Amino acid sequence: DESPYTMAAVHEHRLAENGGADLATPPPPSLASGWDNSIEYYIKKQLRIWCRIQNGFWELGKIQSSVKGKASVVLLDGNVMKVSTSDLFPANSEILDGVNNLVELGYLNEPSVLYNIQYRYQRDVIYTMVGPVLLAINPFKDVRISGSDVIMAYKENILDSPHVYKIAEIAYNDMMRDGVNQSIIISGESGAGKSVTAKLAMEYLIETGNSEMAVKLSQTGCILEAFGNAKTSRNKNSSRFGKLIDIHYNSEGIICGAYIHTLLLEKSRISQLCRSERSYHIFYQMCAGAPSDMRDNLNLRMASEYKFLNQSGCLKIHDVDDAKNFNELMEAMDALEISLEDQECIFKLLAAILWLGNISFEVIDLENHVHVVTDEASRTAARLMGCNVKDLVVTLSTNKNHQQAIDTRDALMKFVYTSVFNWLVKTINKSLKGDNNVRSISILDIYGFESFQKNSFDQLLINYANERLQQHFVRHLFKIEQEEYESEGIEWKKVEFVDNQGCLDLFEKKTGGLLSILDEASNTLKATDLTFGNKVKQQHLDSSLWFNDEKGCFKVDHYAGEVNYESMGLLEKNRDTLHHDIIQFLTSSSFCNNFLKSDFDKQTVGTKFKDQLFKLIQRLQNTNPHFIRCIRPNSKQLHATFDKQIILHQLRCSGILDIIKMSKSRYPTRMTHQEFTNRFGCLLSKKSVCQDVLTTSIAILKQHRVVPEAYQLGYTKIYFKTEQILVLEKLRKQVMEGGYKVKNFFSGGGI
Ligand code: AD9
Repeated sequence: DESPYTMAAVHEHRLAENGGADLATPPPPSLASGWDNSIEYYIKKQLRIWCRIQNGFWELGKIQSSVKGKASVVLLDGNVMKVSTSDLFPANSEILDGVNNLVELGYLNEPSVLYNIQYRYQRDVIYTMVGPVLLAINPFKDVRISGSDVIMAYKENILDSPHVYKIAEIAYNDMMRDGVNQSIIISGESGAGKSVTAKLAMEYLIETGNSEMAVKLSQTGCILEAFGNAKTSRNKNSSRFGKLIDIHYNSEGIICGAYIHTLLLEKSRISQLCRSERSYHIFYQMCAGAPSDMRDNLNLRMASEYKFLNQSGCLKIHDVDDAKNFNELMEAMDALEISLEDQECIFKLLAAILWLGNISFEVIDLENHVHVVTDEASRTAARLMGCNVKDLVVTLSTNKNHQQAIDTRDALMKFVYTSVFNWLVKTINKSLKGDNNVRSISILDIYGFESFQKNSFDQLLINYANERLQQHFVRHLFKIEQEEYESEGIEWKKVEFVDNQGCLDLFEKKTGGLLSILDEASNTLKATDLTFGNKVKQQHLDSSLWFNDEKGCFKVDHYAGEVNYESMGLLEKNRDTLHHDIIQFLTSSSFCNNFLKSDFDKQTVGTKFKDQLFKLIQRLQNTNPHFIRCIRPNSKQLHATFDKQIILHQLRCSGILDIIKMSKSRYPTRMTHQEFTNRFGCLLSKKSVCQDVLTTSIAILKQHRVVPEAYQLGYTKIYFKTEQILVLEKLRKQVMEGGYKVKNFFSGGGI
């Protein structure tokens, strides 16, 4: 139980103890990212340089000598290397080691950026600012910088270093000050730490907007995680749905309600598991933690006895206590006022899914027709679903061959599960509904980009969603801003960035886009996976998509890397039609109608997904965004393992490196000439007052000798570099307090 002061001390001084530069004032950064001086200068002064070594990485060293484009370099370990001078990059001086914001670095080359992040990471400082964006590197261990004490320290400004809490605080303050809705947008690959980061942001906001509603809201995470997360090969707690949580505030800044929007849950996980992966946590939690009366009621066994769970050879997750989590889940359900009756229904349906998976089929004729074996599995499944065993048997097997029977059974399991999930989200939202809502902060956490050995429909949609999100990021941080500079006519050297619009078009174009080709094929009876493949090939001969005939797969060049998708089964997954027999079976079953009532809509999954995604992005577009970029430090989920190649790849493709360049030359403070003269007119002597605001603006700047590098004058606005406005603000404060007299004090303007 450490006080905020101790925690603050631990965090702030962690860098300082290790010789970091957080507490030192860095010298003003050089604007150049190339060499400031000649190589001879570096030799003479023995300054640090980066030397590219064979595997494409860099090491620190000093140049001994250089002749005709070749240099001899002593590395830190004493080894001497002969390299081409084009493999040398200037390094920043030691005083800049570990700066809080990468923009403070003098040289912005890749080795310098990577070194700075690693320098911090090795000292358990996982957060770094990149201009306005927070970079969070997953530590895969407890770095002890969260919890109430740390939240307090941020609230009281004892702590100020980069942190998720800091971002949440800025969002909250911006909302209160400007009366504008805010969003915290978290992105990164699968396993990069988005959900943990989202949880921390929520934690801060819940403590800040303290209310009964906030306490309820804090319980939702545990339910959503149990039903919507699973172990994949990339992340032992991977979100298999996307979520945007709107936290609603009243005019006093107190949380008065919330709403959770979700993006399609991954369905295939209900019937098929890849090796070493698991289905949704809830199944294992229930099997491990259900009390004995529930076990008897549901005829519940250990997870290992269910085919659908044991097929992947993975039942347990290291360091995860499923039984304990089940108890927490039950408490959370109570806290959110989910009635005992409804809870009972949910668990009955979950157990029914497990037993459905154990149903076996027996071939009865030469045409491979089957019937359902009437055993414990089918009897229990029918009882739990509240139907007659005969009805279930007929639905699953009449006129069906073995594969068709299995497909029908799987479709039923998937339908029941997604219905339960959707019902839960709806019920939670009802419970979180409040009044007096005037403003909101939304937190976005969706499934991250993923590429497995086999990628199918789910990956296609997940990665498409990530492309959309990346475009939102790029648009906000590069496009909109640079367009404004251009239209305001200010001097601006355009910063190049990787725009993923092309890949997005590949998915979204009305004619010839992947989703529309898929829909077209899905709505054509005769179409097959093969004809779909051919159509894709025809349409995309010259794009960033390749089709491989032999394997029937296609490859998309995503912003985060290439992914190979199987085209087999895509049409069926996109149609996702529930067989007529099942609809009839479900509508006639008397039990749990509440859960299984559905409008059995006719839209394809792809179209539904695109609609949901558009709505989410649209909501975000009406907010003031705060971006957090999570980075996966290695592919093995290990702590203390900083895999430079993997990290650099993520920095490059996410645009982080371009953002540093952009932020360096940005003008973050901006106001119209009118606003500027209203605010700072008081700093002007009377004789300089003019009628038009532009001339008055110029007069203010001249009189106070604001250096030309600090600002730019646009047609309608004046732009300032980071913190340059502070000098004028300070003067203004002095004038207001009467401590500073401007000759011939000008009293006009709305001060
Ligand atoms: V996915 O797109 O849902 O597959 P995320 O959300 O990016 O993914 P997640 O937040 O689930 O990743 O993090 C993965 C794991 O990394 C967690 O289960 C933790 O074990 C670990 N992690 C992530 N962030 C932190 C942290 N700040 N401190 C400690 C962390 N461990």
